[in-house]
Amino acid sequence: MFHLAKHARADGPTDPTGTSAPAGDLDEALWRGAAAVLDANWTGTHTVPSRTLYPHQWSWDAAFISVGLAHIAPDRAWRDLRSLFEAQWPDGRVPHIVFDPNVTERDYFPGPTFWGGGGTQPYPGAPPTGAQRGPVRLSSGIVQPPVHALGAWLTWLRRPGETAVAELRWLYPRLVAQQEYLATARDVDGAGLSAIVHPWESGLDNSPAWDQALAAVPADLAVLHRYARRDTQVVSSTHRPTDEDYARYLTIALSYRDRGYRDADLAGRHPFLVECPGFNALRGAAERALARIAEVVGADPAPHRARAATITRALVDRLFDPESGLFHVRDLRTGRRSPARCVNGLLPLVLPDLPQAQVSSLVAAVSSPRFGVSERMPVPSYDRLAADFDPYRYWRGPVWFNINWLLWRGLRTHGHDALADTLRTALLGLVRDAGYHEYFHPDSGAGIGSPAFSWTAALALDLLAKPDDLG
Ligand code: 9WN
Repeated sequence: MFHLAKHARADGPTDPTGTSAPAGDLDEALWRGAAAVLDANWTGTHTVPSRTLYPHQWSWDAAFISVGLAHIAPDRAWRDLRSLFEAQWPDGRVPHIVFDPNVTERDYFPGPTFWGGGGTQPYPGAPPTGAQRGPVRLSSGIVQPPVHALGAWLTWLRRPGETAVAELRWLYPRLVAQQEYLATARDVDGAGLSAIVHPWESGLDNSPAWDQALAAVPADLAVLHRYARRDTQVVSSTHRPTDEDYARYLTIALSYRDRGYRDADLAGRHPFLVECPGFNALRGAAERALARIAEVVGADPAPHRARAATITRALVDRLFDPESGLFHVRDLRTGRRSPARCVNGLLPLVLPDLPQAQVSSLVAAVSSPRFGVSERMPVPSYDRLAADFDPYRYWRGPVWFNINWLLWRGLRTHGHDALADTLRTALLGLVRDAGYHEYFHPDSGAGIGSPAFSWTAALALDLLAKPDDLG
């Protein structure tokens, strides 16, 4: 997982037709600052998460970025989503990284050589690079949470019109194929939830949610001699996964890659297979967004609503723990739910049809000492009372903007407006004091990771705009 790119191609000025900043000097400054981050991270065809750390296009980043661009440059929001979906695989999967051919292999690890196994094909069965369709960009072979239908729907909602309808028409079958892949190839237990085959697929890469399942994967440090880490050359190793965990990440990725990224018989052979409540809640939210998109493009919304309802039911049946009052990940290799209380266990709050009992339980957790929101501090990525809560290490304590933006929407969806407002105040306070960082220290609020991080800026724009219609 890493980088070093220093190339900058900051073209693509903010669209002058973008909605203006909300009233108030401070908000005006925040708004302009956020727009400037997105301008600087625009390459001409897509937005990078960060110029310094993540020089390619990332999947769920693109979705969050579109939510912000919808307010200031909807044309770029559509272009970004197109750029990602142009790299969709024939089986429907949308890769978690789409590599920029102008960035060198040195600039990020694991790069195209790792994911391609040294070959030049973007994926098994793909047309050769440079064939009639134009250059096919190389990609990784794993996925990330499907937030894209929501991003597309919100982009349309903020700026409806003919262009937006045309873009939705182009995207709709691709978004359906993405969901279809997750609902079939990845429904390993046949119980209505998708399994992830790598912690990186969750987007919460180093969360304690994976510890129990990872413990069964051998930590073969020799793999780190074959593949050198880059992350710890750039960021303090105290912020990053341990070498043991990193070796496991590579082992799991190699296992999937070396079997051609096939999903058949995963249960029999793959070392990591987990159902994540965050990933599946976002899949449910995607079906709801697709139902709305279907109405615009003249397709049938009913199957999307039905699938969304099935996902919510399966989440409650399989991943909710009445004792902790949270959703937990389930290891499909052992059938066990992890005891770790992680922020992905709160994300089903985004589902409007979540039963009242679970809504109350999650709202209580959002206000509890474990995750407690205050006007100063949003929700951390992990239980503050856990012995291994770590305020610096990736996804093991720090505050992340995208997760909190989702929770803000979830609280509003269920009518908890006062708590949602407190969370919004805390989020905007963080970026006002620390800038648009990748993540934040859960006590001091100091910015950690990359500065000028795209999804933080994009989602701050949405918070500042505070749209009445959540979509
Ligand atoms: C690996 C880009 C991505 C995010 C992930 C975040 C981090 C990558 C890394 O950065 O992961 O995919 O190199 O650490 O964990 O959620 O999409 O912003």
